[in-house]
Amino acid sequence: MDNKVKEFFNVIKNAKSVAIMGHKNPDGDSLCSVLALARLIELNFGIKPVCVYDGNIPDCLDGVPLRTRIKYFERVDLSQIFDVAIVLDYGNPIHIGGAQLIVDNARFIAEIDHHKNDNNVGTLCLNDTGAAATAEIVYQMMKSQELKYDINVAKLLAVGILTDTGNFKFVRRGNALRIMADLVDYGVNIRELIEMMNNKPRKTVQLEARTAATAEFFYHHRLALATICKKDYKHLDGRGETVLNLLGQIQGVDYIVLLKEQKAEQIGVSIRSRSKPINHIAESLGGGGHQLAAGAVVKDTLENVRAKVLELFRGE
Ligand SMILES: [Mn+2]
Repeated sequence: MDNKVKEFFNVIKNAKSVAIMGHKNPDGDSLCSVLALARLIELNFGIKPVCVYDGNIPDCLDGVPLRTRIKYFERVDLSQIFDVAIVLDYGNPIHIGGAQLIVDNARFIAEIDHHKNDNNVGTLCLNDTGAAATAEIVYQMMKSQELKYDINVAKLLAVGILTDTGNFKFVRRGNALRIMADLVDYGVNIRELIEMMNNKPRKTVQLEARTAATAEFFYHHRLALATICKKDYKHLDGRGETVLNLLGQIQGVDYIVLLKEQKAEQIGVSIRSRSKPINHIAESLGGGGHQLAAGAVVKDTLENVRAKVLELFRGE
């Protein structure tokens, strides 16, 4: 890995233009890894990378440092040819979205990711499926090359790690905690970052509460199922994590499902479980994910998808 990291920064050193992007509808890891890497490149190599995203950035990330540095892909000249395009945290090429043209046109493509992926777009891949977050890999790259960094980089990496570990609930190795210990010693305040992410517009929080209140309960109240219609969907923050968390606090509930009517016949399905794996259910719907947190996007009506999901949970 160290040699690849050296090679990566050599490519950057010789580049005149760099574009960086994460996955569509960025989460905290995707957005903050992009911004942290851009800042590192700026601080150490004197180039200001162009940061691009597609979809929506959730309100809970409005306060992250350097947030204004990332541009919606339609506001970037997509026909320009970059010396280097760096794709982070994307998992699968279909998640790159509107910034794809930049990748296609770039003279060199690198990728940094912690997802399992058999379909890499990068010529140079700095991937580590053991990392809890892409931010963890960016941290390791920065440390191994003794790059200069600042408090913004430290905060961004911390938000990436907090996001993907669910504030450390999902850590399986100590690495993420050791990195956070170092970031805290550097001046990161975890409470401040979590407060920042729990600071959303009133209408957003009220919609989350209303959506949770729509929940119906099935199979001896072990399955909680909430829905959000098309009209409200565009105001939903992120993927509805707050709604899922709220329903997961109900005694006796083992499984939580949120059905999101993204378009007339396109339903996003988010599934969470307290302990028994549910990723096979997401896979049956054409999606996937982790054992306790998975999802799918199904091209069908809300009614049909609801019936399908209930059927799949029948035997659980
Ligand atoms: Mn990630």
